Amino acid sequence: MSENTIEERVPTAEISDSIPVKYTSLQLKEAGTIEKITYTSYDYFGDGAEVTKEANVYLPYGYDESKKYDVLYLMHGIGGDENEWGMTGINSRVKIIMDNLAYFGDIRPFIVVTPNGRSAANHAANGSDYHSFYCFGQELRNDLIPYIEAHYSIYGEKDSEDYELSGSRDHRAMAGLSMGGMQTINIGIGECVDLFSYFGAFSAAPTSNTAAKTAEILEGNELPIHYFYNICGTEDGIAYASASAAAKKLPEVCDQFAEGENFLWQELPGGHDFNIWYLGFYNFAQIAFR
Ligand code: FER
Repeated sequence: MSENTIEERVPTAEISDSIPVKYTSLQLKEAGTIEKITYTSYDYFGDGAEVTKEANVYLPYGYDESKKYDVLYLMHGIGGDENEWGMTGINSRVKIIMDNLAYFGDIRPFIVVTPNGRSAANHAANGSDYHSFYCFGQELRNDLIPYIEAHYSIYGEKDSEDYELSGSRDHRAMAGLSMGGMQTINIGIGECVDLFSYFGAFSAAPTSNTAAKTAEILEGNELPIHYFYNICGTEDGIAYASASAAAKKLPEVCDQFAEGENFLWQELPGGHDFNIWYLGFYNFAQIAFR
Protein backbone atom coordinates (compact mmCIF):
# COMPACT_ATOMS: atom_id res chain seq x y z
CA MET A 1 0.00 0.00 0.00
CA SER A 2 1.27 3.43 -0.83
CA GLU A 3 1.66 5.69 2.15
CA ASN A 4 -0.70 8.07 0.42
CA THR A 5 -3.62 5.67 0.41
CA ILE A 6 -5.56 7.66 2.96
CA GLU A 7 -5.14 10.79 0.87
CA GLU A 8 -6.77 9.30 -2.19
CA ARG A 9 -10.06 10.93 -2.89
CA VAL A 10 -12.21 7.86 -2.93
CA PRO A 11 -15.77 8.33 -1.75
CA THR A 12 -16.49 5.42 0.57
CA ALA A 13 -19.05 6.82 3.01
CA GLU A 14 -22.21 4.83 3.53
CA ILE A 15 -25.04 4.73 6.02
CA SER A 16 -23.46 2.71 8.77
CA ASP A 17 -23.36 1.85 12.47
CA SER A 18 -20.05 3.60 13.13
CA ILE A 19 -18.14 6.49 11.59
CA PRO A 20 -14.95 5.39 9.80
CA VAL A 21 -11.82 7.09 11.18
CA LYS A 22 -11.19 8.64 7.76
CA TYR A 23 -14.18 10.91 8.35
CA THR A 24 -13.34 11.99 11.89
CA SER A 25 -9.66 12.80 11.34
CA LEU A 26 -8.71 16.45 11.27
CA GLN A 27 -7.53 17.40 7.79
CA LEU A 28 -6.41 20.96 7.28
CA LYS A 29 -5.85 20.86 3.53
CA GLU A 30 -9.44 21.62 2.65
CA ALA A 31 -11.12 22.77 5.82
CA GLY A 32 -14.28 24.80 6.03
CA THR A 33 -14.79 27.70 8.40
CA ILE A 34 -17.19 28.45 11.22
CA GLU A 35 -18.54 31.87 12.00
CA LYS A 36 -20.72 33.15 14.79
CA ILE A 37 -23.70 35.23 13.72
CA THR A 38 -26.33 37.24 15.55
CA TYR A 39 -29.70 38.13 14.10
CA THR A 40 -32.83 39.90 15.22
CA SER A 41 -35.74 37.78 16.37
CA TYR A 42 -38.63 38.18 18.79
CA ASP A 43 -39.76 36.66 22.07
CA TYR A 44 -42.38 34.40 20.49
CA PHE A 45 -42.80 32.54 23.77
CA GLY A 46 -43.24 35.70 25.83
CA ASP A 47 -44.20 39.28 25.03
CA GLY A 48 -42.93 39.49 21.47
CA ALA A 49 -40.14 41.92 22.32
CA GLU A 50 -37.11 42.10 20.05
CA VAL A 51 -34.38 39.59 20.92
CA THR A 52 -30.88 39.19 19.56
CA LYS A 53 -30.24 35.53 18.83
CA GLU A 54 -26.94 33.74 18.28
CA ALA A 55 -26.09 30.92 15.86
CA ASN A 56 -23.01 29.23 14.40
CA VAL A 57 -22.59 28.82 10.66
CA TYR A 58 -20.31 26.27 8.97
CA LEU A 59 -19.20 27.29 5.50
CA PRO A 60 -17.57 24.59 3.38
CA TYR A 61 -14.01 24.84 2.09
CA GLY A 62 -13.90 27.06 -0.97
CA TYR A 63 -17.23 28.71 -0.13
CA ASP A 64 -17.84 30.93 -3.13
CA GLU A 65 -20.47 33.65 -3.43
CA SER A 66 -20.82 32.86 -7.12
CA LYS A 67 -22.10 29.37 -6.27
CA LYS A 68 -25.28 28.29 -4.49
CA TYR A 69 -25.43 26.14 -1.38
CA ASP A 70 -27.95 23.95 0.38
CA VAL A 71 -28.48 24.57 4.10
CA LEU A 72 -28.99 22.23 7.05
CA TYR A 73 -30.49 23.70 10.21
CA LEU A 74 -29.14 21.51 13.03
CA MET A 75 -30.82 21.71 16.43
CA HIS A 76 -29.58 20.99 19.96
CA GLY A 77 -31.17 19.29 22.98
CA ILE A 78 -32.91 20.50 26.12
CA GLY A 79 -29.73 21.28 28.05
CA GLY A 80 -27.85 22.84 25.18
CA ASP A 81 -27.66 25.95 23.06
CA GLU A 82 -26.20 26.96 19.69
CA ASN A 83 -22.83 25.59 20.83
CA GLU A 84 -23.98 22.12 21.89
CA TRP A 85 -23.06 20.57 18.55
CA GLY A 86 -19.56 21.94 19.21
CA MET A 87 -19.49 23.98 16.02
CA THR A 88 -17.08 26.45 17.56
CA GLY A 89 -13.51 25.76 16.49
CA ILE A 90 -11.20 23.88 14.16
CA ASN A 91 -11.68 20.68 16.14
CA SER A 92 -15.44 20.76 15.72
CA ARG A 93 -16.54 17.21 14.91
CA VAL A 94 -19.40 18.42 12.72
CA LYS A 95 -16.93 20.51 10.72
CA ILE A 96 -14.42 17.67 10.45
CA ILE A 97 -17.07 15.21 9.25
CA MET A 98 -18.35 17.77 6.72
CA ASP A 99 -14.82 18.64 5.56
CA ASN A 100 -13.96 14.99 5.00
CA LEU A 101 -17.24 14.02 3.31
CA ALA A 102 -16.61 16.89 0.90
CA TYR A 103 -12.87 16.20 0.52
CA PHE A 104 -13.39 12.56 -0.39
CA GLY A 105 -16.22 13.43 -2.75
CA ASP A 106 -19.00 11.75 -0.79
CA ILE A 107 -21.21 14.83 -0.69
CA ARG A 108 -21.80 18.09 -2.46
CA PRO A 109 -20.70 20.60 0.23
CA PHE A 110 -23.48 22.42 2.07
CA ILE A 111 -23.87 25.00 4.83
CA VAL A 112 -24.71 23.93 8.39
CA VAL A 113 -26.39 26.33 10.82
CA THR A 114 -26.65 25.55 14.54
CA PRO A 115 -29.18 27.98 16.04
CA ASN A 116 -30.41 28.36 19.59
CA GLY A 117 -33.76 26.58 19.56
CA ARG A 118 -35.46 28.52 22.34
CA SER A 119 -37.53 31.38 20.94
CA ALA A 120 -37.55 33.58 24.02
CA ALA A 121 -35.78 36.52 25.58
CA ASN A 122 -34.28 34.10 28.07
CA HIS A 123 -32.79 31.47 25.79
CA ALA A 124 -29.96 30.42 28.09
CA ALA A 125 -29.05 26.73 28.30
CA ASN A 126 -29.74 26.84 32.02
CA GLY A 127 -32.66 28.46 33.79
CA SER A 128 -34.87 29.20 30.78
CA ASP A 129 -38.31 27.68 30.18
CA TYR A 130 -38.08 24.71 27.81
CA HIS A 131 -41.58 25.44 26.49
CA SER A 132 -39.97 28.09 24.27
CA PHE A 133 -38.59 25.22 22.13
CA TYR A 134 -42.11 24.79 20.76
CA CYS A 135 -42.24 28.37 19.41
CA PHE A 136 -39.12 28.06 17.26
CA GLY A 137 -41.09 27.59 14.03
CA GLN A 138 -42.01 31.27 13.99
CA GLU A 139 -38.40 32.33 14.47
CA LEU A 140 -37.24 29.94 11.76
CA ARG A 141 -39.75 31.20 9.22
CA ASN A 142 -39.81 34.90 10.06
CA ASP A 143 -36.25 35.61 11.14
CA LEU A 144 -33.57 32.93 10.86
CA ILE A 145 -34.12 31.56 7.35
CA PRO A 146 -34.58 35.08 5.90
CA TYR A 147 -31.37 36.19 7.66
CA ILE A 148 -29.36 33.23 6.36
CA GLU A 149 -30.72 33.65 2.84
CA ALA A 150 -29.94 37.37 2.81
CA HIS A 151 -26.36 36.87 4.03
CA TYR A 152 -25.20 33.69 2.30
CA SER A 153 -25.30 32.37 -1.22
CA ILE A 154 -28.34 30.13 -1.12
CA TYR A 155 -30.69 28.68 -3.69
CA GLY A 156 -33.63 30.98 -4.27
CA GLU A 157 -33.35 34.59 -5.26
CA LYS A 158 -33.67 36.45 -1.99
CA ASP A 159 -33.27 39.76 -3.76
CA SER A 160 -35.84 39.13 -6.43
CA GLU A 161 -39.31 40.61 -6.08
CA ASP A 162 -41.13 37.31 -6.23
CA TYR A 163 -38.89 35.59 -3.67
CA GLU A 164 -40.85 33.02 -1.74
CA LEU A 165 -39.38 30.90 1.02
CA SER A 166 -41.19 27.81 -0.22
CA GLY A 167 -39.50 28.05 -3.63
CA SER A 168 -36.26 26.58 -2.28
CA ARG A 169 -37.56 23.88 0.07
CA ASP A 170 -35.56 21.31 -1.93
CA HIS A 171 -32.43 23.04 -0.65
CA ARG A 172 -33.22 23.08 3.06
CA ALA A 173 -32.89 20.34 5.65
CA MET A 174 -33.71 20.29 9.35
CA ALA A 175 -32.33 17.85 11.88
CA GLY A 176 -31.69 17.72 15.58
CA LEU A 177 -30.93 15.73 18.66
CA SER A 178 -33.54 14.94 21.31
CA MET A 179 -35.52 18.20 21.80
CA GLY A 180 -34.07 19.20 18.43
CA GLY A 181 -35.43 15.93 16.99
CA MET A 182 -38.79 16.82 18.49
CA GLN A 183 -38.51 20.24 16.79
CA THR A 184 -37.67 18.57 13.48
CA ILE A 185 -40.80 16.41 13.77
CA ASN A 186 -43.25 18.87 15.36
CA ILE A 187 -42.00 22.05 13.70
CA GLY A 188 -40.05 20.96 10.61
CA ILE A 189 -42.52 18.36 9.36
CA GLY A 190 -45.48 19.55 11.43
CA GLU A 191 -45.43 23.29 10.65
CA CYS A 192 -42.85 23.92 7.95
CA VAL A 193 -43.15 21.21 5.31
CA ASP A 194 -43.41 24.12 2.86
CA LEU A 195 -39.88 25.19 3.87
CA PHE A 196 -37.99 21.89 4.23
CA SER A 197 -37.86 18.61 2.35
CA TYR A 198 -35.15 16.66 4.25
CA PHE A 199 -35.55 15.79 7.92
CA GLY A 200 -33.41 14.03 10.51
CA ALA A 201 -34.39 13.12 14.07
CA PHE A 202 -31.76 11.75 16.42
CA SER A 203 -33.22 10.29 19.65
CA ALA A 204 -36.37 12.40 19.35
CA ALA A 205 -37.64 13.65 22.74
CA PRO A 206 -40.76 12.52 24.66
CA THR A 207 -43.00 15.32 23.38
CA SER A 208 -42.44 14.46 19.72
CA ASN A 209 -45.61 14.04 17.67
CA THR A 210 -46.55 10.40 17.31
CA ALA A 211 -46.54 8.77 13.89
CA ALA A 212 -50.37 8.94 13.86
CA LYS A 213 -50.26 12.67 14.61
CA THR A 214 -47.72 13.33 11.85
CA ALA A 215 -49.86 11.30 9.44
CA GLU A 216 -52.87 13.42 10.41
CA ILE A 217 -50.95 16.68 9.94
CA LEU A 218 -49.66 15.59 6.55
CA GLU A 219 -53.05 14.50 5.23
CA GLY A 220 -53.48 16.14 1.87
CA ASN A 221 -49.86 17.31 1.71
CA GLU A 222 -48.63 17.30 -1.86
CA LEU A 223 -45.14 18.63 -1.29
CA PRO A 224 -42.60 15.84 -1.69
CA ILE A 225 -40.78 14.74 1.45
CA HIS A 226 -37.41 13.82 0.05
CA TYR A 227 -36.23 12.03 3.18
CA PHE A 228 -36.94 11.47 6.86
CA TYR A 229 -34.03 9.79 8.65
CA ASN A 230 -34.24 8.58 12.27
CA ILE A 231 -31.71 7.12 14.65
CA CYS A 232 -32.00 6.04 18.28
CA GLY A 233 -29.96 3.96 20.71
CA THR A 234 -31.77 0.90 22.01
CA GLU A 235 -30.50 1.64 25.55
CA ASP A 236 -31.72 5.24 25.48
CA GLY A 237 -34.07 5.35 28.47
CA ILE A 238 -35.04 8.97 27.73
CA ALA A 239 -35.98 8.80 24.08
CA TYR A 240 -36.25 5.24 22.76
CA ALA A 241 -39.98 4.97 23.49
CA SER A 242 -40.87 8.43 22.16
CA ALA A 243 -38.61 8.26 19.10
CA SER A 244 -40.07 4.84 18.26
CA ALA A 245 -43.63 6.11 18.68
CA ALA A 246 -42.83 9.11 16.50
CA ALA A 247 -41.20 7.30 13.65
CA LYS A 248 -40.73 3.56 13.67
CA LYS A 249 -44.12 2.75 12.14
CA LEU A 250 -44.56 5.95 10.20
CA PRO A 251 -44.47 4.24 6.78
CA GLU A 252 -47.32 1.98 7.96
CA VAL A 253 -49.60 4.87 8.86
CA CYS A 254 -48.65 7.45 6.25
CA ASP A 255 -48.15 6.66 2.57
CA GLN A 256 -45.85 9.68 2.19
CA PHE A 257 -43.04 7.67 3.81
CA ALA A 258 -41.61 4.51 2.30
CA GLU A 259 -38.89 2.59 4.15
CA GLY A 260 -35.70 2.52 2.11
CA GLU A 261 -37.01 5.11 -0.33
CA ASN A 262 -37.49 8.33 1.62
CA PHE A 263 -37.51 6.95 5.15
CA LEU A 264 -35.07 5.20 7.44
CA TRP A 265 -35.39 4.06 11.03
CA GLN A 266 -31.97 3.12 12.39
CA GLU A 267 -31.55 1.64 15.85
CA LEU A 268 -28.46 0.17 17.41
CA PRO A 269 -26.99 -0.33 20.87
CA GLY A 270 -26.36 3.06 22.43
CA GLY A 271 -27.61 5.66 24.87
CA HIS A 272 -28.81 9.24 24.90
CA ASP A 273 -25.48 10.71 23.88
CA PHE A 274 -23.20 12.04 21.19
CA ASN A 275 -22.04 8.61 20.04
CA ILE A 276 -25.50 8.24 18.52
CA TRP A 277 -25.85 11.91 17.55
CA TYR A 278 -22.57 12.26 15.64
CA LEU A 279 -23.29 8.96 13.91
CA GLY A 280 -26.75 10.31 13.08
CA PHE A 281 -25.16 13.46 11.72
CA TYR A 282 -22.66 11.50 9.61
CA ASN A 283 -25.43 9.35 8.14
CA PHE A 284 -27.86 12.21 7.61
CA ALA A 285 -25.20 14.37 5.92
CA GLN A 286 -24.99 11.69 3.22
CA ILE A 287 -28.77 11.58 2.82
CA ALA A 288 -29.55 15.29 2.71
CA PHE A 289 -29.77 16.99 -0.68
CA ARG A 290 -29.42 13.77 -2.66
C1 FER B 1 -38.58 14.92 28.79
C2 FER B 1 -37.38 14.25 28.86
C3 FER B 1 -36.29 14.63 28.06
C4 FER B 1 -38.72 16.02 27.90
C5 FER B 1 -37.64 16.38 27.10
C6 FER B 1 -36.43 15.71 27.20
C7 FER B 1 -40.05 17.83 27.18
C8 FER B 1 -35.33 16.16 26.35
C9 FER B 1 -34.09 15.66 26.41
C10 FER B 1 -32.99 16.23 25.57
O1 FER B 1 -33.21 17.16 24.80
O2 FER B 1 -31.88 15.68 25.67
O3 FER B 1 -39.65 14.57 29.54
O4 FER B 1 -39.94 16.63 27.87
